[in-house]
This record gives sequence, structure tokens and C-alpha cells, in this order.
Amino acid sequence: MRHSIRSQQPSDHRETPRSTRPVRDPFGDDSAKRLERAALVSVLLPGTKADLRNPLGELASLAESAGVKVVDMMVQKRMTLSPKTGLGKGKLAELVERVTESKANVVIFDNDLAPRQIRELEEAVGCKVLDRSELILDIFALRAKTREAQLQVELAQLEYTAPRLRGLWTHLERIAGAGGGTAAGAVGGVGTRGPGERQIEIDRRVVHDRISFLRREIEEVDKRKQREVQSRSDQFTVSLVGYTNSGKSTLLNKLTQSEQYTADLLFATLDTKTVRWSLGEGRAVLLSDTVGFIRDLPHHLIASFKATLEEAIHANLLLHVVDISSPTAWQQMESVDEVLKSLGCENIPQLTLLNKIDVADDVSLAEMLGRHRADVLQISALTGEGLDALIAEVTRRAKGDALDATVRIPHHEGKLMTELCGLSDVRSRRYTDEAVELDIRINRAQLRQLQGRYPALSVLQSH
Ligand SMILES: Nc1nc2c(ncn2[C@@H]2O[C@H](COP(=O)(O)OP(=O)(O)OP(=O)(O)O)[C@@H](O)[C@H]2O)c(=O)[nH]1
Ligand SMILES: [Mg+2]
Repeated sequence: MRHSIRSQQPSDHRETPRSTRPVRDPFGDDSAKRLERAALVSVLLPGTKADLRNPLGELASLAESAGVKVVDMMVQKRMTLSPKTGLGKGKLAELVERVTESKANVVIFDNDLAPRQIRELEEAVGCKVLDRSELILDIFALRAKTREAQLQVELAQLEYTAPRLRGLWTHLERIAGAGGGTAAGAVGGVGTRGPGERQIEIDRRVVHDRISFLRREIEEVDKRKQREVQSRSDQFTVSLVGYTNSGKSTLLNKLTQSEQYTADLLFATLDTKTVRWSLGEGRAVLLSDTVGFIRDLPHHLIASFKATLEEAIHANLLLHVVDISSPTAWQQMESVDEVLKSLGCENIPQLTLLNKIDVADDVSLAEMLGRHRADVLQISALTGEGLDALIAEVTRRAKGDALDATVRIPHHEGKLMTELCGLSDVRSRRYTDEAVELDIRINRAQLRQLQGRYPALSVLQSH
């Protein structure tokens, strides 16, 4: 579903919910791309995780990623969001004026807003209002390419916007009840008059049914994904995690000579890609790249993206990529730690990679991060600096819980032979008429897994 920013006009309420429509790639339609002119607003609350030197910088990048042109920005400091519109009275009046002056046709808040606040704001400013989570969901909808990602985004969108739609419907019902067609027409415009409540009921049921359908489909995808990840459990798996735009895909490409899409855009990657990463000396591990994280990631999204994040959840090692050239590197790292915790990944061994050192001005930040975290490496995915040390460290970890063993493999077990040699250091081989005997060094768990899958593998001794 393309949950277009344009799709939230009150006049939309009688249309078939957008979720039932096929997914299109709006970047294919360049004329539509820049039609939207956004005024950005942030209410800075105590304890905000926004960058105080540039409080709307990240939201502007998000808007850019959604293909929206930013025409104005406004910040207000408050102790709490005002219950009615988020803003104080004076600031709201200023916003109304600025929206008219800048000819903005959408207002995007950096805060998450309640359905009622959005409704009040839309009435006051006379154009559509979005909050931060909706904008993020919009970008996800734009980038979702695989069926799995599309299902996940659609569910997250419906669940996030459903209460808001309900608010809208109640609102329209109230107006329709009070003044009939004229009042409804004044608010909703063409398309809002008509069967009224019956239509509203139908819409509600359609959304509800669609949510149930999506949940079932995603459950199936989840199961399939779990089986897929399970089937690889005898291989050492490494997952790239990190804030969006930190350089994960660039690093995967560099390490594995792949061609994953990279761009100076937030959420360039949405799907997981797993490739074989050869570490040299016949040793290989699996390396996964996945969706980036962001501060205050909508909870619905994390829940729906469980299948996509399955690889990260079951990895043997996480490579936490940090963009050290960003002035907010520290906050970004903390946000990623939070998301990993919410996924139950906090105990997976982790290496922190301070990436983009080729363009980092502030070396003291890298030094400070290095002092505060264990296992930190400085790298540049672009120039390749520091990657030898990374490979050496991952090799050491992949050997990890290693044991020396002597094993016997019948000659006809070619597949077993190839797998075993990929996973172990072969020290020596002896040939008999029926079999090969090998002295190897291998990860304990990997040897166990191989034994489970290949009964023909005999372990003669191990220590
Ligand atoms: N100078 C410099 N730029 C880098 C480096 N690594 C990545 N970049 C750039 O940073 C931008 C983002 O890189 P990606 O690899 O797409 O980042 P990502 O972490 O995969 O981002 P998402 O998929 O959006 O989460 C691109 O423009 C890269 O060229 C680096 O080491 N040095
Ligand atoms: Mg990426």
C-alpha cells in the first residue's frame, strides 16, 4: 500500500481504504514526487532526544526521503504537549500564518500526536497534518519492495492510523448528525456527502477484516522465516545493525562484493539480505543487512517487522555500525541499543564499528565512544580502512568456541565434505578406501549441528 501523505484528507473517508490497493512505486512518478510542500514543527519537550543544535534536521531528512519539499520550519519549547493542538495558542496562530505565507499543503510534526490533536490542528491550519510516525510509515510504504515488507508496512499503517480514522469518522458522524449534508460538505468537501453512517460502518469492517487478514499472512511469513533462519543455524551468522544511513549496506557491499542499494537517504534498505562472507583461508560466515533503526521508532513497526529482523535476532554476532561523522552519533547509538533491547537482542555478542572515519571531523567523539564501549573498531566502509582488523576480529569470534576433532567422511558424501571444509580449519587429511579422515578445528555448535544433519559424519575423537 502506498499510504500517500496525500491520502489523509478528510474527504478521503468514503474511499475504499488504501490498504486494499496494490502497491505502486511513487518514485516512478516523478511529477507527483515534489507536489507536497511541508512546514515542519517540533515541540521540544524536556528530555527530548532530538539534536538541540538542529532540532528539525532529522525530520527534514525524513521528509526528503518521502519526496516532500520542506518550505518552513518552526520550533516551540514546552513542558508538555498542549492537549488540544500540541502547541500554545500564540504559536498555533503563528503556524496558521506561516502555512499561508509559505503555501505549505502539509504540516509535519516531529512529535507523535493523538488523533484528536491532529483533527484540531487540521481544522486550524486548513491542511493535512502528519506526525513523525506517520511520516516514517509513509517512507516504509514507499520503499517496501518484497511482499513480506509490503504486508508488514500495511499492517503497521492500518494499526497506527485506525484510531485516527475512527476519530475522523466520529467527527464526520457528529457533523452529519448535527447539520446534515451541508455541514459535512463544508468540512469534507466533495465526496463526503452520501450514504453517511452506513458507509462508515462498511469502511470500519473493511479495515478490521483487512487487519485480521494481514495478521494471518504475516504469521505465515514469520513461520517460514523462522524455519529459514533455523535451517542455517549450523552456520556462523553475523548481522549488521545500526541507525539508518550509518553505512550498513555500503559495508556489506565492500565485504562481500555485493550490490545492495545504498543511498544518502533515510531507510534506503527495508528488506533483509543475507550473503556469504568469505573471511579467507576457506572460512566463510553469513552476513545479513537489514532495515536501519531510528529514534522513537513506532512500536507497531518494530512488531510488524519481526520477520525482517529475524536474522538479527538469531545472529551469533552483531556488527553495530555507527556513523561517527554525525554530530548525533552518541544519541543514535543509544537509540539502536534501545531497539535491540526491545527485540531481546541485548545479550548477543556485539562489535561496535565507528564508520565513516574518513569524514569524521571530531576525533574526540570516536575516542570517547571507544572508552565507553567494549570491542570498538574504527572503519571506513567507503575507503576500506580498518576492514582487515574487522575481518581478523570476526574470524577470531567465528572460531570462538572451537575444538580440535578427528572426523571420518565417506567418499560419496561430497556435500558434507564441502560444508565441513567451509566451516573448519582442516589441518590434515588421510585417505582410506571408503573414507577420508580429517583433523580439523571447528566451532563446537557447528560440529554438533552437522552431526545432526549428516549421520554419515563420524567423530573419532575431539578435545
Ligand atoms: N564518507 C563515507 N561515506 C559513507 C561510508 N559508508 C557509507 N557512506 C555513505 O553513507 C550513505 C548511507 O550509506 P548506506 O550504506 O546506504 O547506509 P545504511 O546504513 O545501509 O542506510 P539505511 O539502509 O538507510 O538504513 C551513502 O551515501 C554512503 O555512500 C564511509 O565509510 N565514508
Ligand atoms: Mg541500507
